[in-house]
Amino acid sequence: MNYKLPKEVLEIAEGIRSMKIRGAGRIARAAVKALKIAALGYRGSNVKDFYDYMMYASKLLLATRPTAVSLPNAVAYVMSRLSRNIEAFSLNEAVDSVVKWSDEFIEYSLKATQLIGEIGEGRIKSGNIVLTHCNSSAALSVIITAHRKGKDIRVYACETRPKFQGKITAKTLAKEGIDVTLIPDSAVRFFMKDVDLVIVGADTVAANGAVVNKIGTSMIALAAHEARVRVFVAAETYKFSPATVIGELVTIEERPPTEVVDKDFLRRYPGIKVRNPAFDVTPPEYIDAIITEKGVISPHAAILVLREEFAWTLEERMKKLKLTLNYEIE
Ligand code: RUB
Repeated sequence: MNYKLPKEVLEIAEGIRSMKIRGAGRIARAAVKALKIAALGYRGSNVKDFYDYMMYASKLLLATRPTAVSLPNAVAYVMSRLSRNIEAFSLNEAVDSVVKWSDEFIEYSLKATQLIGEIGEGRIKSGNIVLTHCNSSAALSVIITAHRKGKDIRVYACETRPKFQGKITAKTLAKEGIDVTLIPDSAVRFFMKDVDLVIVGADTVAANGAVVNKIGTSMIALAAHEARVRVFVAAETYKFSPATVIGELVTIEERPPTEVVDKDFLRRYPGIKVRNPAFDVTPPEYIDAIITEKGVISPHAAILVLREEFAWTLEERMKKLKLTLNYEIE
């Protein structure tokens, strides 16, 4: 069944799809905000119908971009709670609870980004040169916190083609009064000899500690590995993917070729194929540590974070796979 959703919900979904709203943390917060707006805009009178309507809104939001697990994790934060309580709820209780859980998630997410800054800044020393890629609020939180604590740092910000999110990073850092240099992505190895540490964000962390982040991250990690430069990933725990525990692969979004070349180029050279993957995977061997709001972990400890944070969903997923073994002796 198709439901009529408030205009603002459709605008948020379109904003995520078109990347007007971007970055894994922001996407997650925008999605739960959309769920809250949807709940407040419900015009029916039946609690079961309300649940179906909220599922409809959730599916619309989940279909916007496939890679950042923060999106399904944020939607699940609200919807799994709703699903567990729906039988006992009146309609008013259901609406109020969605509002409460959405606000709760947003508050947690903002606090987590701040905590990552406080925990991670200890890894930066005065005089260090830091390299970052794309535009990650979590990575920026680490860099900006170090600067605000009086550390004298310099930053190389990669342009991040084709969408140039590196320019947003450079502008934010310059506004903070941080010495920042914007460099083409292809110049990373050229500058790596000067760099003390790399800090990037994450869209998804897999159970084996592999990190999915903006395209180019794995190449930077490779160059850092070669130059023996440490690589840190700043990621909230809701960027860890429970689906990867049962072997699901992370879908890498491929965006339109028109983000790389203009329409005229495509028309004039129909024989040229243009590909535009938006993310890549950095293996855990190239990552020194992941900075979460709950502490700094080795990428190989990702499974422990998943077991702690997502025990409920892991159990459900295992049951579906019928992986529950019975050790009782008959
Ligand atoms: C953004 C990107 C960011 C992560 C982490 O990609 O790869 O590094 O999402 O960001 P896009 P944050 O611009 O395609 O969304 O730390 O802000 O969640």
